[in-house]
Amino acid sequence: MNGRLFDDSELAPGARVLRGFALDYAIDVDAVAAESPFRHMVAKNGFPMSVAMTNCGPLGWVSDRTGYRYESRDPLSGKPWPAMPAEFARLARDAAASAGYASFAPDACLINRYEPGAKMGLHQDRDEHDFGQPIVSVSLGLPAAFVFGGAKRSDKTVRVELEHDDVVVFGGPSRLCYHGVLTLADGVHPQLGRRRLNLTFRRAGPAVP
Ligand code: MD6
Ligand code: FE
Repeated sequence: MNGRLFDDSELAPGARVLRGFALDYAIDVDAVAAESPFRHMVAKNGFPMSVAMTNCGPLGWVSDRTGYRYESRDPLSGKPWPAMPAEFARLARDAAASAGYASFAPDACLINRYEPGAKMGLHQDRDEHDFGQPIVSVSLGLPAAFVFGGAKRSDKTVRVELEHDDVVVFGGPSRLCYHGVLTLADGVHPQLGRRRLNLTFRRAGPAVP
């Protein structure tokens, strides 16, 4: 035991860090990556991102020179994204419920892979249909510094270390807050090696009737 388990903390109104919440869930990203491999997507500025990405579930987040959007097919293969494993969806739903968001049913899971030196600049997640739905973010592997700000890019940020099995849920008043990840420091994680994985679960499309 690491003494941090279920030491919940509120980052901002509507945003919670659930320490160690993913511990009891079997999250196997390799099975997804075997079907839709990690790739460095090109950002709107034309440069490849330092974070490699893949997706599972009915919708996947994609980026290219024309912008950011959700697609039902992997542009590399033309085939649908791999199915979202039931255990992934269960973790996302349970974490959302524990943070006060009942019946979260994600239709997209973006998987980010950071190697030492990779980072993610301050951004808002605003490509989803309904900002009334939260985002559930699961961190695995090497620790990273997550920065969380306000509704404006220039708002002051708070910094929180996210470690293996930590889950962040953010929605409600913080759904459109700027956030990012500082440059990943080198290290070796006992289970995952020299990398950090982050899974973000979203309700990207309209709710099914
Ligand atoms: C990351 N996370 O932790 C990047 N977005 O690697 C995100 O960009 C993110 O953690 C929306 C909601 C939660 C997140
Ligand atoms: Fe984000």
